[in-house]
Amino acid sequence: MSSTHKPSQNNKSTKAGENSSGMTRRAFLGRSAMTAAATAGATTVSLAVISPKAEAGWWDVFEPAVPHTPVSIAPYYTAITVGTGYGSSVTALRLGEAGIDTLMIEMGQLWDQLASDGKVHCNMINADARSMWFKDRTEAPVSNILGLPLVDRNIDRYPGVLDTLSYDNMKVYLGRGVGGGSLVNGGMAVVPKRAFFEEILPDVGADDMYDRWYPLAQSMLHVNSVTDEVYESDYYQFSRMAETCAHKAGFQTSDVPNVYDFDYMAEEIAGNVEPSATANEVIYGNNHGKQSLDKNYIPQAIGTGNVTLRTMTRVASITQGANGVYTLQLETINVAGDIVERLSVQCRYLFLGAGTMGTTELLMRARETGALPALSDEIGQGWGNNGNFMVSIANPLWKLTGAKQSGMPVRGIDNWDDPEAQVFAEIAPFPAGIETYTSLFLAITNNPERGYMTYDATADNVRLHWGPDQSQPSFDAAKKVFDRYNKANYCHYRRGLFEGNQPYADFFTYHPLGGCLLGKATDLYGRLKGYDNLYTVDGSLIPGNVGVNPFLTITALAERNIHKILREDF
Ligand code: FAE
Repeated sequence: MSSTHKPSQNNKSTKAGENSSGMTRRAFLGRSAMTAAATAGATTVSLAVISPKAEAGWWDVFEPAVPHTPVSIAPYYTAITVGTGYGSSVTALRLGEAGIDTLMIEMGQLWDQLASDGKVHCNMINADARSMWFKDRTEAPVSNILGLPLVDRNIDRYPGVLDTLSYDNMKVYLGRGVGGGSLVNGGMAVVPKRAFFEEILPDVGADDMYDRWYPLAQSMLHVNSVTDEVYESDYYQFSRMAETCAHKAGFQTSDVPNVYDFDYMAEEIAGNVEPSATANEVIYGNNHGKQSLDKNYIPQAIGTGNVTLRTMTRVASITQGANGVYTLQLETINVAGDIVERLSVQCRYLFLGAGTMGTTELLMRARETGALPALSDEIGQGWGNNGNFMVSIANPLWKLTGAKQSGMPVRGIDNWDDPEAQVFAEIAPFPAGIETYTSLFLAITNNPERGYMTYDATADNVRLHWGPDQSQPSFDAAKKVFDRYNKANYCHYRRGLFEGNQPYADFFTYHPLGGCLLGKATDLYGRLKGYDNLYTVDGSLIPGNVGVNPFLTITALAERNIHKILREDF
């Protein structure tokens, strides 16, 4: 077992300044302010879909909430962060603490209002309008049952929480809303193996990262590990069974830390609180238990009194005036997605945290349209899918996964140290409500292939170029691991779950990385080459693959970079 995959276990205690839910006083005040700032627009609207929820009668008309009315903003801020994912949230908090007036701009909504079923988010089994960002149909990664497309369903268009961007040979999953990917992700918060970190980012001091910035990120995000009590419950039979099989095949497994509060999960299992992870909630948001960014960094940032949050507002373009001030053109949308306001805002310091795809698109548009022509040619290069590769395995009838499955993975097969098959395969749930005799794995492989992006002037967006064979290294490595796993356990590959009817999925990623690489398109702290006071703070800095799930590294790097920038650039 790798020590770097093992989290510190000491983060359960309540720290000074925190209340019993782990929220600091400043975060609590910020969270109240975050909600109060916009409640004037809080109401619900009928989308005339029948509620699938038990809380409402089947005859009730389901009404998702109308997004909060965006707050008014000033014409100028010292600093602006684009997006509200990990990179932006860290940056906004540290800017706010330093007394710098800062605006956060987010194209999605603040997810804190109850729909007519009494919930903020919908679950994966009964997905509704809240699930997807302006789509007519859900797009679950596991879309089929026995080869039939029975999982996805038609939905009304709405500014939902999960988005997909489709390119040739690759579909990218993203979170939309205040908190970005933290709203939809599986919460797995894993420190990469140090040797691999040093290989991919050799010029970023590993001592500093491992001694200071990763521990800070773990503490801020409330990373914890599954307790024995929870792991021994019915909800993790799927994981215990796969771990036993992995050991039988001679593999090591390791703990996968998470930001889901496992004490809360214990209470769910005991029936004392409203269930979330044990009630099929994850990719369309968790109503409880998960420490997403809207529970920690963002309310703390707003609690400084120096940070303003503008939602439902997309940054369309960026220019710079002769005085060095940046001007952002903004588009605010309504619940139907119509642009209801176009406005501009200026700043001296601009931090791009719109995620790998969003930041790269804004920068490529700026470079290619001549708005910021001195930006590096490196922008758009070095894109990777973090070697994401899903595998489905059919188990023999005597190896049961259980009908009850928690949505949060907590263990992985760690074969990273095998140079022939560098794979970290997380044991993923398949919560279908019945015994499926199926095990699912999200494998992170060491795929050295890289894609690139180009700007399409006619469509005014970017295209990702990822060839049909570029996932082959992932396939080869995963096959070595799972051939051995199957042979030792009377298992075989299960078709019929993924689009294309393969027993694996290499056509989508949850972990887009790169496009604006640290040390190439930027200096070693995210300062973009060619312009002063312009920074990248998100996953686009990371060169395509980090060997584990990426958000802890994005958070730690953002902490490291803003620490330096605040001392040297302001
Ligand atoms: P991100 O979180 O993507 O935030 C970017 C934000 O910017 C979003 O809120 C956008 O709506 C917003 N935005 C984009 N463009 C604009 C614009 N033009 N104007 C205004 N706002 C804009 O950025 N990672 C893990 O480490 N562990 C996991 O368990 C895990 N599971 C995942 C499961 C799913 C289903 C998905 C989709 C992702 C998962 N990830 C996981 C990936 C992780 O969430 C992702 O790497 C981070 O969220 C990326 O953080 P960034 O700060 O780069």
